[in-house]
Amino acid sequence: MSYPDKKVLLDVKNDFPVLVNNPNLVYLDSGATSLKPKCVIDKLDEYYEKYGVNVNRGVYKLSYTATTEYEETRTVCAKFLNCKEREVVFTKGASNGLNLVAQSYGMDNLNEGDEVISSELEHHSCVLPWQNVCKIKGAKLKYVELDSEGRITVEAFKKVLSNKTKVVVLTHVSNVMGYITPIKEIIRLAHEVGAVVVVDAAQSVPHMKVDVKDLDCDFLAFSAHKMFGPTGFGVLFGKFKYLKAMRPVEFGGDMIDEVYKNESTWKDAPFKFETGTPPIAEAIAFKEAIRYIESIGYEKIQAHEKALMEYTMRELVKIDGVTIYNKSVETGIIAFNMTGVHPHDASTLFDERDICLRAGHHCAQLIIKWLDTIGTLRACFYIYNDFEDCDKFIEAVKDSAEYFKEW
Ligand code: 7TS
Repeated sequence: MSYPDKKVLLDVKNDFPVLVNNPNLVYLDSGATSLKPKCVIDKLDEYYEKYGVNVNRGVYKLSYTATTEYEETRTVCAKFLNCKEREVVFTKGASNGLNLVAQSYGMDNLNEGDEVISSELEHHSCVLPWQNVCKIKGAKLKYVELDSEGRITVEAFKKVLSNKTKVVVLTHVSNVMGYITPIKEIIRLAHEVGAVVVVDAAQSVPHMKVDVKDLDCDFLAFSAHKMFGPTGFGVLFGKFKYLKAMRPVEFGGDMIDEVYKNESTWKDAPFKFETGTPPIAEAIAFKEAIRYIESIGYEKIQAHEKALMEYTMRELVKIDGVTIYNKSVETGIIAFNMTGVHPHDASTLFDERDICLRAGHHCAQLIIKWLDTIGTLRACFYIYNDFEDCDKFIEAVKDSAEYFKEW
């Protein structure tokens, strides 16, 4: 097979020990979690081997080193997102950040009759926290009507937006379909009626430049582990005026100012939201993931993913017995099924060839129901995939289609 435009491709497989240790592996499940480059793993080791003590507590030199390394990540994140350091809340991941906003901002600002807008394209961690708050507060959860291909459009958003809208909570990039939400225009319109906008950026930050000032979003959450960083760590951006006014939702060590018998006072944001011993090594190593992305640049990352996606899609549409749900190439995700075959059955055939894909509802049952199916197969391309991976994947799809024809 001839490879188009090979020049645009990055050659980074050797940066990833999992790929070095498993040379036949075709890893197409980066939407679930990305593999980690050596520089991130080395930084985790550095923490444990050179200064592995707690942060924000000790008054000895090692504690100072750990705290400096830990807070440096906040500085790197702030620059990366184009916001202030005090607007960067360290979390356990996207789910944790999205829940924090609902539990704190949502519980204190929603009232009976208010409306929250979301969509059927959401990951459960984006919409369920608001389903819960709406129920408790008597607010109404409204859904943007998706277009015929399952996208969120500005036109459809305008139809549900009203003066009753208090919160808009939407995904930036869908983890099932790979669609990019026209979030900047949606934010502008939401602000016209005084609503705040919460962006689920779990699938966007790994693949595209996200500038929170340019977007003008009020909150934005993502996980480190989907963008080469460690598991158990993430970031919630919040405009300081909101973070300052919000109540903490978890209480304990480190987040307090003064504690009395019947009441207590808190540190300023973002620290009042960060209680207990944090995932220190993970926080420290996350800045290396950001530096790794910046050393490559989003332009090259996107060109690489686009080349692989276009190449794969061109072949995939020719195969009989394959249903593709997202025909356009917007990000590195292909949502498909072997027609008439349960995705879990199909994925075991891929696994026999060391091809890792995700099968099922992808924690996004509303879009799976909207697609009127029981689940999908999902292939996600990232910077460590190459044209050989595409070929192995295409061959496996072809062979599976043949195999299932006999069923
Ligand atoms: N939002 C989106 C759009 C996601 O894709 C995910 C995880 C989350 C939120 C939650 O992130 P977490 O790090 O807190 O779990 N998505 C997936 C996925 O598509 N396959 O496995 C996890």
